[in-house]
Amino acid sequence: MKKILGIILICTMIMGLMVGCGSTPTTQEEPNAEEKVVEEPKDEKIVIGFSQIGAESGWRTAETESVKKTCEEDPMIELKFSDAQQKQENQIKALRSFIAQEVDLIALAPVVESGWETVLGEAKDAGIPVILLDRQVSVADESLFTSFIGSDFVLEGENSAKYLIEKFGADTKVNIVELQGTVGASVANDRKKGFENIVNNNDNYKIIKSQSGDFTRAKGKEVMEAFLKAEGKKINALYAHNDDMALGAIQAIEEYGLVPGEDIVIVSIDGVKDAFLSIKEGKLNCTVECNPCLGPQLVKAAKDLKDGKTLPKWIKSEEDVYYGQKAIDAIPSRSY
Ligand code: GYE
Repeated sequence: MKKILGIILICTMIMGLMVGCGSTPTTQEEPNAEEKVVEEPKDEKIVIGFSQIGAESGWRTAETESVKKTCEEDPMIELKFSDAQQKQENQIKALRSFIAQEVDLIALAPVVESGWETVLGEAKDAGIPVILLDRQVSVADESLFTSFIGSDFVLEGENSAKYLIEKFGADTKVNIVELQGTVGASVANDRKKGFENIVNNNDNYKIIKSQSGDFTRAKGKEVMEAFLKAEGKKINALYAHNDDMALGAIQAIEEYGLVPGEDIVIVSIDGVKDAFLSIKEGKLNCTVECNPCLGPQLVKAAKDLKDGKTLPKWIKSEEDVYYGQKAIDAIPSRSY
């Protein structure tokens, strides 16, 4: 009996020693709770924060519609939209909100070209790429934005001037009044520069008055009234940086008692539907197209960035110049 008890005791002691050395428990440690492997869902949406200037013109509302429609129709995209009511401070607030929400991409239509370094620096520090839509920013460090999707505004200004020279002839003396776009906006600066590139090479062509109409019909009418009061029948031509200001000016010309499109030849930029209809009525002479339908290009750029592709610094819109029968024939196919 004693022998059996001794053997049991020795076995017990040996087992105790085994357990005491290793830290390994006698039974397999319960596996940790299921390691939660967070996998990026393959179909995660791309979140775009879009800071839009406002709704100052038919062109602007067409651009907004293009971006919203393209994003709504794409299951891969989620759009956060902000309307700045024409104020830069509202755009800066919107960008800071997008950064706080950690969007994947910021789209910015900058109302003016200066004053963006700080907030674009904040977006860069947050690792959020910025794509500029339809207007540019003037920054020393161009790495603050990834790409600009928009038109060649200098070319649009040059084409406007070339139309007038084609219409009047290089040897005719032509007094021009100019309705500029929003003060400080890159598009206004470039359209002015392009126009002057051409007319400043011909002494017969003189810009006798130039003032901002802020891209709106109401302001365009108001400034044209002042031009007519000051210069009256001396005015041979109007160059408007967008169709909305030209359409406002046409009202002022009619109320003054002159015939728009005949007494004063009018060229403007954008190519909105109302401009084509005004050409058909013979009141506007020419519209230089500036494509606002940038939604598809923005969404493609967002997907390319997600796929790790490098974007060109400038994604240019292709555009045309419309007047006479060509403009009338194009009306049924116009999308904005
Ligand atoms: O010409 C005008 C709008 O930035 C290109 O802004 C855009 C301009 C466009 O208000 O109608």
